[in-house]
Amino acid sequence: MEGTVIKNTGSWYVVRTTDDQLINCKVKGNFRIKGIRTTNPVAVGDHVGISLTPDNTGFINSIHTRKNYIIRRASNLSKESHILAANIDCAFLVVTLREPVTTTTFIDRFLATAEAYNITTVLVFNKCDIWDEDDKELAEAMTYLYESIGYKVIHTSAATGIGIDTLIATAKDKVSLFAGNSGVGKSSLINTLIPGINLKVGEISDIHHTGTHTTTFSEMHRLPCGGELIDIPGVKGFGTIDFDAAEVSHYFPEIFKISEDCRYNNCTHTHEPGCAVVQALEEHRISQSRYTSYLSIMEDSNPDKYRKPF
Ligand SMILES: Nc1nc2c(ncn2[C@@H]2O[C@H](COP(=O)(O)OP(=O)(O)OP(=O)(O)O)[C@@H](O)[C@H]2O)c(=O)[nH]1
Ligand SMILES: [Mg+2]
Ligand SMILES: [Zn+2]
Repeated sequence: MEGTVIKNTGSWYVVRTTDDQLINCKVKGNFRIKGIRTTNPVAVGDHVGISLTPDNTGFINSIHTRKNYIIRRASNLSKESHILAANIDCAFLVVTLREPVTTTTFIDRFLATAEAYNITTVLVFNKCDIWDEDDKELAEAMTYLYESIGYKVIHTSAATGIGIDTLIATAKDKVSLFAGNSGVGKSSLINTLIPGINLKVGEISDIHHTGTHTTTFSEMHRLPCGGELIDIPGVKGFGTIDFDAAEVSHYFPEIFKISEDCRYNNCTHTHEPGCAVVQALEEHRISQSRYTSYLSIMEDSNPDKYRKPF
């Protein structure tokens, strides 16, 4: 039998078969990705082959070649990676300007990883109902920045329904991943998109204004108008996978474009003379926050060779 993994709760996987049965499965066999140590060999979104056992559970015994997948490292020092989801058409990166604050470094590290895996990302600025005048200005500036790089940006409120129509229209007929820090409203948004689904939503802790990791496992849900939404537990940091230092700029589209004019074609855009990127930064044609994020990935990817420019 064939099916799609729609839920992963530790050692059990729920597979939805092509004839719409839900079967609890375990994994049989070794499905490791070459060269990468992952905490989960099979991910939500995987298309798998299963064999049934007499007690009506099953074994996943094959995984169809993935169209794509997205991986994050548990932490920058960790050697283990976690596959967030497989075979996705679109990632919605849900961000909030407050309660909790999503940092630009987090956003850019996610975007660079998604670029590396060829996954289209849409930025969803949620909780726009609680923005004050300063937040609105910041939202406008960030929207301008990310749209000018080429990303689609949607402002939403799961509380009031602002932007939900646009979100539905964008998600329709696609397999979409909802990613972001804990407490930004991933599950709340899915609740507004799928009436009656009633996913558990968390509280924001009073002390740190952060989420409390309400969603504890990944699950795929069917969108009534067509398409699938994958809700995943919120993540704190976004440890990027091992990028080759020379490649990091390829995943920052605006930096990559300008780097064509650098004097050296192996320029790391840090200390080299004739670097078009550093010049563009000085002239504010590249944003400081994006450049800082670029350096943060360079630091993880090449701690030995990388030299600080200052
Ligand atoms: N004011 C406001 N609150 C929101 C909005 N969206 C979500 N919230 C609140 O934010 C809190 C966290 O929402 P969740 O949907 O649980 O967040 P999550 O991203 O799924 O969090 P994890 O499952 O921990 O990763 C809840 O108290 C929601 O009610 C919004 O648009 N506006
Ligand atoms: Mg959640
Ligand atoms: Zn350069």
